[in-house]
Amino acid sequence: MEYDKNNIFAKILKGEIPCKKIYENDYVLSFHDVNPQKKIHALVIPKGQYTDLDDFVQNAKEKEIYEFFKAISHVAKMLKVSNVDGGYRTLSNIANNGGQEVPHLHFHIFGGEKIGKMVS
Ligand code: DGP
Repeated sequence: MEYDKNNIFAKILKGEIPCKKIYENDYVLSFHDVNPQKKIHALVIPKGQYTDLDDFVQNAKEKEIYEFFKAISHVAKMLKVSNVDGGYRTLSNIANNGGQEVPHLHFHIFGGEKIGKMVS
């Protein structure tokens, strides 16, 4: 799938749409989900233009991949939901069957309460 440069997260990265920022570095941006499904619901996105996890793993530099996954854990610690704070769930929806709505790679972080069933 070709990357859509006008998707909503691309606009957030360009500063055209505001977000409630949690963390940012040269490689990633993290912000609160606009429609939280749990007490804590954050998103982590790479700054590079990747549609989903498969695109990312195939095309990103190792440093981008390393920084992305490190950032997920870092944000969980920042939000006090890490493994020593009760824990959390992370997930990434991929393409149609995965239920992906925004075509820019993102991992969700859910926490702050029991997350429940793995899938519905
Ligand atoms: P997914 O189905 O994995 O593609 O989920 C996309 C998520 O993005 C969904 O939980 C809602 C969130 N979202 C959509 N538009 C915006 C937005 O403009 N701002 C923020 N903060 N989150 C958004």
